[in-house]
This record gives sequence, structure tokens and C-alpha cells, in this order.
Amino acid sequence: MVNEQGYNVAVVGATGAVGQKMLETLDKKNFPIKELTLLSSSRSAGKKINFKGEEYTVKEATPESFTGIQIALFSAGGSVSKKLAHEAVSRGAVVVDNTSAFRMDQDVPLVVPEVNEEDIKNHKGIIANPNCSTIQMVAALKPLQDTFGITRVLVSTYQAVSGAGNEAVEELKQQSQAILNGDEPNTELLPVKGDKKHYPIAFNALPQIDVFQENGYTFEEMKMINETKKIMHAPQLPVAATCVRLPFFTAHAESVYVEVDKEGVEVTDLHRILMDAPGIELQDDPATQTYPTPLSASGKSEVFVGRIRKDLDNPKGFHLWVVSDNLLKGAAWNSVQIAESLVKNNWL
Ligand code: NAP
Ligand code: 3JM
Repeated sequence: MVNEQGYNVAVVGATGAVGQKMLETLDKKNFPIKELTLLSSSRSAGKKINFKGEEYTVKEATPESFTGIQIALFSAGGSVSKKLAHEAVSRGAVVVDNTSAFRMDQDVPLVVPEVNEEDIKNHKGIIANPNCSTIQMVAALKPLQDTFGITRVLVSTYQAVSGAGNEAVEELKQQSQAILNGDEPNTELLPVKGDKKHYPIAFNALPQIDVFQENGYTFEEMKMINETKKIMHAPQLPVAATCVRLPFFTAHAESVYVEVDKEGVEVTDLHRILMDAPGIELQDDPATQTYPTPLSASGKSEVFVGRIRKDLDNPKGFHLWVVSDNLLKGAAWNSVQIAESLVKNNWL
């Protein structure tokens, strides 16, 4: 529906796992859209997509696609962003980029609105949406950093296959069916499309997300490490990560160990702070077996925290279980929040 007060919005990667959630989120949040442009590769050009009861035809993304666009939400992979984001900016658009293409660039704010919304106003046309695993972790850490100070973070992730796109979701379905039928599973995609080796994800756990770096960490792990320091304005904060892909469809879970600076902090203090923190829902009661899971978090926009325990050896150490929908707060929801902030604060 045309809203004359609204903005001309383009969604790049509209047919993908994130792009689809982007459309659902724009709809759910009733984002003011004047004209909507849906872009993909030539493979999906011509496909019809319904948005708010109207049919839109997907077009191939080209530099000219961005003429007249005011807000462009990119989620079509890093190479597409590198090729087209500046083309969009040069035509007057502000880009919210979901890929790792520009996240660590000095000129590009990397934003989780609950954590560092003010950084948006320094943008020069591109604002980066952090990696899904980073977003949910910093949302939970920021209130602790503000209240107690933080001196160390160690995280292990349990990540859903939808984080690797629609093809990975299909691969898990097909492998699961094959294995249950007693057949050999096809392994063509995971852990990383185009990498030298592939392993089954069905009934398995893969300790590799994205490609290996020279230091032995994967790129996903380095994203979590570097992005956390940038978003939290804590370049010296020690952070280490191990990222693991598991065979479920949606929502990432994380076991986070955090060491606080202040002495004498108790679990009840963390409960009190996280209960009132923006975007966080505390689900933590061992007596009633209350804690979040990927299934309970799927389809929801909050970051859920449970299983908060004090470390048994370090009185300043705490263990948290942090779960959120990787395609919502981890991608689409956070991007649309950034777009809303641009509009609300006149930062476009
Ligand atoms: P996906 O399901 O594989 O979808 C990829 C989308 O990109 C499709 O719409 C595809 O269009 C489009 N595309 C591919 N090549 C293109 C090209 N050359 N030009 C224009 N469009 C092209 O992947 P996804 O899970 O939605 O993820 C997409 C990207 O978002 C990822 O690569 C990643 O960079 C980013 N991402 C970010 C987060 C986050 O945490 N912030 C999470 C997941 C993903 P066709 O239908 O034509 O193929
Ligand atoms: C999540 O460029 C690509 O091939 C996309 C790789 C990718 C990324 C990324 O690096 O942008 C897949 C899934 C992400 C991400 O959000 O970091």
C-alpha cells in the first residue's frame, strides 16, 4: 500500500532467508513505505512476492535499481554489497548492510540499537548490521557492562542452519530424510559453500562456521570477537569464541562466560539488571525448568537469557545461556530497527 508520508525502500536479497524476514518485519512494524523495490540476482528476477496484500515483481539488482531509493536494506552476501552498496549511496540512498563487507570499516557504524544507537548518526551512507551471533550476545552483555564493567568474555555458540541461507535449510532436510531412510546423505554445502571439504550436518555438529583464518579461528569467530569490541566501544576487552553449527532450523544459542569488574556481584543482581534491559527477556528458573531454547525463541524478536550461574572458582565469573532468532533480532529485526532509528531521529 502506498504511504505518501513514507520512504522509497529497496530490499536487496528479497528472495533469501533474511530478505523474506525483512519483508515480514517491515510489515509487522508497519514501516512507512512509499514505494517498495524487491531485488535479487537474475535467477529470481520475475518472481512474484506478496507484501501487505499487493503483488511485487522481483527485479535483478543493478546500480540503476537504486535511483530514487532512500533506504536500501542489503542481505545478498558480501560480494553484492561490495559491488552495489556504494552505487546505492551515490544515488542518495542510505544503506543498512547485513553482510560482513563493511562492518569493520572505520567510517561505517556497526549498530545494535539497544547498545549503541547513537553511533548511527555518524554514518556516511552505510550502516552495518552485525553478525547474528554477535547481536544477541552484545544485547545481553551491554547492561552488564554498564552496571558492573566487564573484563572478559568467552563464548561457544550453537547455531541454526538457517544462518547459512535457504540452501542450508534444504540440505539439512534432505540429509535427515536420507539418513532416516538408510541412505547416504549428500554433502555439498556445509560447513561452507565453496570450501574444500563438506560434512553432513544432519545428526552432527560442525565446529566450523565460515572459512578458517590464519590464526586458526574461523571467520565467524573473528566476526564475533572484533564486532563485539567495536559495538561495545571496548577495543581492549578480551573476547574469545568457538562457533558451532547444529542440525536445527532457527535461532542461535550461546553459552557465554562473562567476568565482571565489580566485586560482590550475585546472580540476583544480574537477574535484576537483565529483567529491565531493553530487548531482553529473562527466562531463568531452575525450579520450574525455565530456560530458553531455539524452538521457544523462534519467531520472536527478543533476546532470551537463562541458566545464569556464578562460576564455582571465580567470584567475578558468570555463565549465561543466550538464545535469539538469528533471522529476526540477528538480522531482519535489527536492520529494520536501524531504519526506524534513521527515520525517527532524522539521521537519514
Ligand atoms: P540466502 O537464503 O541464500 O539468500 C540469498 C539472497 O541473495 C537471495 O535473495 C539471492 O537471490 C540474493 N543474491 C545472491 N546473489 C545475488 C546477486 N549476485 N545479486 C543480487 N542478489 C543476489 O541467504 P540469506 O541467509 O538470506 O543471507 C543473505 C546474506 O545476508 C548472507 O550472505 C549474509 O551476508 C547476510 N546475513 C547476515 C546475517 C546477520 O547476522 N546479519 C545473517 C544471515 C545472513 P536469488 O534468489 O536470485 O538467488
Ligand atoms: C552470515 O558473502 C557471503 O558469502 C556471505 C557470508 C555470510 C555472512 C557474511 O560474512 O556476511 C553468511 C552468513 C554472514 C554474516 O552475517 O556475517
